[in-house]
Amino acid sequence: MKLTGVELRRIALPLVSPFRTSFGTQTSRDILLLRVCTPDGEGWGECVALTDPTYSPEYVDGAQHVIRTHLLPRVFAMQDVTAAGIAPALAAVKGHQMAKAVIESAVLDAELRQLGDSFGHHLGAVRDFVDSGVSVGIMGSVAELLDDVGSYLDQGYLRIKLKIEPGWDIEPVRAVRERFGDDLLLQVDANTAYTLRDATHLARLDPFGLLLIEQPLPEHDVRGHAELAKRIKTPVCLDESIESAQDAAEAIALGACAIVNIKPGRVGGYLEARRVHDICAANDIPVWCGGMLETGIGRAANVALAALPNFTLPGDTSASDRYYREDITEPFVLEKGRLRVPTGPGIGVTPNLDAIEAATTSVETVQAT
Ligand code: OSB
Ligand code: MG
Repeated sequence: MKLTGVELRRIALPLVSPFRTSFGTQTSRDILLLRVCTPDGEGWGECVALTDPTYSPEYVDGAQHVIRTHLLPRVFAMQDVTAAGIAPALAAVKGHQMAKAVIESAVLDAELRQLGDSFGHHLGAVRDFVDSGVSVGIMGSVAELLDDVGSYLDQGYLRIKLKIEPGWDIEPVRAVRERFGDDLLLQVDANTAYTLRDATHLARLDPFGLLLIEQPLPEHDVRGHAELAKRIKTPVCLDESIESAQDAAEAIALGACAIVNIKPGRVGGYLEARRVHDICAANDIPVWCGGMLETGIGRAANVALAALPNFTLPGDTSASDRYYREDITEPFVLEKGRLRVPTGPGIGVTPNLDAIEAATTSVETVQAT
């Protein structure tokens, strides 16, 4: 393919309710959308970088800067632009996985739309529907938490993930377990809020039969996770620590994780995400699809990825209305606790240009030189 230009569009979308994690509270999303234009059509991608560099070092203004200044010139210099060629062409730039991922995703969308092929088929999906879990933020009180969890279960969500931090861990987990019973699929996510010195405290979660504890320790403390895994019964799952398939291989070899949360943005794109999936599968490590509060554009591709065979646990692939009053594509809706995998060309959903225009805060166009 030949790229004629790329549009970097920022949209602001309020969340239906504040989402509090151990690293901060999100009340709205400031999202960078990328539209790549070719003589034969376009492709869309959603950058998952948040406003502040508090989940990972990337942040949306920084992502837009590195895309404009360092990444797109390398893409425009490619003889033939293909999704598979993007990562090699950008390899000289260190890090910036979320910025690289959105370029590869938009190019893959354009490429597959031209071929009439879907993300799911291209990536190797084996399911028509994926099980949906929901990530529940830290609340002001256990009573509020029980209300929220109850309403998500009424909607049909098949798994609950509770965000935890020191001071909001054992009691909320105990309360949810007691109220909703032992059959509820329940897990927790600490977003790096603990240290290995908290091992004895975290072992107090053992009696609650959690599916997993996600990223209890800082992202670079892979050995700490291996040590923690020996001291607690809850299986350890990594999110922030895994930025590539190689990271996954090393964490698994060290015994630092029994399960991996795969977020395509965090690992540099859907093609690397598939490699993480494959390495985990080869090591009998189950995976599930994480989320970054995506709109329908990012969600469509995530749902396609989550249909691969080793995604055996429900993901943070929730319905559109868990995040936004109005999505910018046709909304994803729960069907018996599951989301349908799009089958149309590319990401398989249509960006709603009126809704996007209404949410737009800035537009920058970068032309091929
Ligand atoms: O750690 O998984 C996380 C949201 C933003 C940043 C990090 C995380 C999350 C979530 C929500 O847990 C996932 C979602 O529903 O999109
Ligand atoms: Mg997480």
